[in-house]
Amino acid sequence: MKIGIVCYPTFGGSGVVATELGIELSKRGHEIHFITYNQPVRLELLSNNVHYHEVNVPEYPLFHYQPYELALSSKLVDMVKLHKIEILHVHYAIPHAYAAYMAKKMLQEEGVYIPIVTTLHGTDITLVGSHPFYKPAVTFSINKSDAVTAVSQSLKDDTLRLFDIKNDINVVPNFIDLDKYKHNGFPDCQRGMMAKEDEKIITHISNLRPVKRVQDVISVFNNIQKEMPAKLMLVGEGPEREHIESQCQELGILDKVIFFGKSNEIDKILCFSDLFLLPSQTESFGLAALEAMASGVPVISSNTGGIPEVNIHGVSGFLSNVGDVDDMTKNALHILRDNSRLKMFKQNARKESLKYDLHEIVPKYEAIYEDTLAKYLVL
Ligand code: GMT
Repeated sequence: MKIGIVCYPTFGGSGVVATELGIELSKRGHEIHFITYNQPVRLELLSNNVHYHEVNVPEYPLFHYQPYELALSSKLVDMVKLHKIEILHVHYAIPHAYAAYMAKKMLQEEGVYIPIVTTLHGTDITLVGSHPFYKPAVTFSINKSDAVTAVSQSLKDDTLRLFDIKNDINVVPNFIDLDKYKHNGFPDCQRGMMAKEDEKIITHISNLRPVKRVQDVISVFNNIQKEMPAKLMLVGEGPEREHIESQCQELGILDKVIFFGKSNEIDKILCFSDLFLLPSQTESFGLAALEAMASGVPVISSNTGGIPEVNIHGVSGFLSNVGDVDDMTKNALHILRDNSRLKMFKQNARKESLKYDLHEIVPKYEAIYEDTLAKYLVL
């Protein structure tokens, strides 16, 4: 199939999922066209099966806001015609599903028919999409998609609760390339560069937005390091960074926290981690938790959204209510204090992650494309 993929090209989970999906689909023989405003960060290699088409939005003094969705729709029209793309898969409803629908309508005028698959990722539904400013357009574009997927049962439930949806929603969870995250198997895992032998390594990875509650990460870590030698590795950049640095300074733990910034080497960082913290306010799935688990790192998380579908309480880690720092600390110490228990949780985490093998999940998307195309051809 010739598949057009629209996504945010940044370090966020939806962009990562879209990129990894495109790469795997190309390995399975499909021709993939990424259409977005920058080359996706995890897209290192372009080949004769993987193409990238940049959406340009030239500045014009009249525009207070640059009309990105208009430029995207136009680019989609051009690329579909030029490369004979058969299906468009858009990740994150805002504004991608809306722009794709506009492109579809423009193409129809010229006798070109193309179905749209929309994948809902999280805040496009829970935080941003359900805001009255966007809700009518998001409802409309979900209902006008030819197929809709959500990354967890919880996100599907939220979508049906918050919007008036007439379409079916398929749950297709996030997935992972298990070979990339081999449990304790990373050949150059240089733990010694990060921490002393007796120090436990705690990790958090996110785009440091308020929804991630990074202040809770710091509080839990602060409690842990009072009980045992420990280091915190913070990976990612975002609006909370300054806040967090001040919090660490006030607590006097700045020397125990390593700020990595944005990184393309998540697998290397996770290979020497003992525990992963994800105390999010809301989280549709928690791809970062899955990446940690695939590396054999147990997860201490909140019990919000789709996280309980991924992090199994008492097995791969523990769940607590949002903001319950004391409970998270208690659970973290329970795992970290006993080396044989830590080992067991590490093994369990890796085992749970096997459910999300990309070789199992990517074919689900392929089946949806085939189904959608077949239905579309009948119409
Ligand atoms: O909704 C967002 O925060 C954006 C999105 C992203 O691009 O990072 O993240 C969501 O999509 C991921 C991939 O499907 C999920 O694993 C994340 O849980 C989800 N984030 C939230 O729901 C906060």
